[in-house]
Amino acid sequence: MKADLQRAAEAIRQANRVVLASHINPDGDTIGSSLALTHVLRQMGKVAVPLSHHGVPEIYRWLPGQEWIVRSVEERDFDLAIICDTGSVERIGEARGPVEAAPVSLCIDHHVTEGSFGQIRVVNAKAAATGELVYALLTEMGVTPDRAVADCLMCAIITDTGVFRFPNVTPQTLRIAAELMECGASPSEINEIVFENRSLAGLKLLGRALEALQLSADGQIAWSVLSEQDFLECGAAPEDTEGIVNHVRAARGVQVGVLLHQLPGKRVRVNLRSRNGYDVRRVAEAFGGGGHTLAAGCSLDPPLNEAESKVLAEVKRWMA
Ligand SMILES: [Mn+2]
Repeated sequence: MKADLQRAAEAIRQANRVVLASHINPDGDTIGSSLALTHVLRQMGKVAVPLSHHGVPEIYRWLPGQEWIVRSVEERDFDLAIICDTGSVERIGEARGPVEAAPVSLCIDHHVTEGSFGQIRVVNAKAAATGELVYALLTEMGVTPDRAVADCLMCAIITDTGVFRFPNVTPQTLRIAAELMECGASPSEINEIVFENRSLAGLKLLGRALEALQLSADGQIAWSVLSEQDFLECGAAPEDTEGIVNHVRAARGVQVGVLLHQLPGKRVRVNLRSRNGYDVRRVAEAFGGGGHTLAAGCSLDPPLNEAESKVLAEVKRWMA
């Protein structure tokens, strides 16, 4: 890990023009990590262009520097590409062109099984968020985060740990968070903006999901399904599904929570959450998806009801 951090720091020192890529369906970790590095690179006098195929979800539009993020670029003359929070170029969409054209590539990620992109790989599955690894890299570079960088990294860590509640939190997570607080970041403010700031449509959608909640006969699996009709009637957007699956899993005695939803013309999206070590990543992988042991996702072809029975059969198979 130390050697990888040194190589990454050296690659950044050598680079002049850097392209940074976030993964599709971006979350706070991929956006926050990429933006934190963009701030630092620009402070070092380098050109740094952050790309996000799906743009910036509304709940992250307060992040300092988010207005720099573009969906794609024509340029193919970057000398370093950095991809954050995924190791798979299939998951960076339009950013793939400039990223693959760069002669040097760096991957910073905490997913174990998600691709092997990058000549230099700062990858550690024990990190709760990619933001922790970016913090380690900045430490290696001798950079103290300013307020903007601290906000971006705190956002990354907060979103991937459910505000320090998930079992991926380690003493190191909290040490880094403490240091980011000393650099000016406020976890409570970020929590307010990201998690206590749902749209009315999003809350109605949550209501629908809870109303439609089903339990398996043994009470160990809870699931809910949101149809195109639900989104339409609530006036909800795809990002309004954020966090709903955690409520599904929160049911007493439930080990695995599943949320399936479908938007017009799109594939069925499946979010999986578990506790007590039930490995839902295996379930997601069975359908070409991925993620972590306790939080994973995948997509299936419609119709919704067929996707529902396929996913539930797979969950039951893995739990048996
Ligand atoms: Mn992450």
